[in-house]
Amino acid sequence: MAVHPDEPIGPLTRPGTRTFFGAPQVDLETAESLEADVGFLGIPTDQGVIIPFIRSGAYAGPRLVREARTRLRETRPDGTSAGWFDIETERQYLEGVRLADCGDVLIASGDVQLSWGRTTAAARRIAERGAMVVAVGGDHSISFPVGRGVAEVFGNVDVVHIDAHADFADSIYGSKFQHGSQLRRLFELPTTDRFTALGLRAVDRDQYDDMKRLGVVYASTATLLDEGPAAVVDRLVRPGRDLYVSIDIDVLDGGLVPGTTLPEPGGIGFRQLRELLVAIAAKGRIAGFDIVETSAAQADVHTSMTSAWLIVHFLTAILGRPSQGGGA
Ligand SMILES: [Mn+2]
Repeated sequence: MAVHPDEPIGPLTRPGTRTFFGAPQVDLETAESLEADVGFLGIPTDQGVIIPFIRSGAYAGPRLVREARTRLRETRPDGTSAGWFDIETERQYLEGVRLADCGDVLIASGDVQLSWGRTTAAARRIAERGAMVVAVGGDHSISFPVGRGVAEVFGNVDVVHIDAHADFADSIYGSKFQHGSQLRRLFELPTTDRFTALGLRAVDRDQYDDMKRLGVVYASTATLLDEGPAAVVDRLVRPGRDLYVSIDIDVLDGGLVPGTTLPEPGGIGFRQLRELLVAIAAKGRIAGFDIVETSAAQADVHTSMTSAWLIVHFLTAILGRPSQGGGA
């Protein structure tokens, strides 16, 4: 049906470049201050993936998550988020929260020290300006430089690692900065206190032995399913601490995230991961978190939507701010 020429037809266009959840863009280089509660940082790299054994493509993660559509997507004229309506609780969440898209780290392919230096500096800058760092990978190797930058501002933090894999190798084929050794590097930082890994199910024996020897606290996928996510968090994560949380989406059942780098069968469901994140958010102050391994290796909309929704649900658990019931 044709639109009547005199009828208002609403806005004609939208900006062409999408940001995370419609957040205003901030240039970390030039902005004097960061008036935000949350600073999103894209880290478009898969330089931590062993080639030729593992499929690459996680460089596209930030773009895929920006393009994913969730209910959290609008910014109000004053620059704050319009929030999202959750019919299950009949509440509007995250309304009025100040989100900022700080852009993507400039990755220097082939120069991992420079790339990680930039990543740490960007994360540190967001944290020291008072916003919570939300880093979107990229492969999982980003957790080391991001966690390092956050800890440089917060001081000692407890690290909670959610993943099907331990990523606790001292080195992989001689390299210390892979997406399977980054948690070992994070563990070694003097700023890292208690280190807890949740959801493990695909772990080599040598990494298991090292975790036991070095005092890593962990729960397997089976333990999460048997005890329940909230009970496991209650038992293993210390209360009242500053927490850095690293979320590899492959902790979910492989069928739920076919687009991740290494989908593993037998994982937890989306609701169980939500329950886990809610329990973690209630335990202490979240200094920052990353979500990684959203990949273009096998293009699908579902995986990136899953990553984007996990960010929304974790932010909701951390910042909450339910406003009045009823749809706004
Ligand atoms: Mn993993």
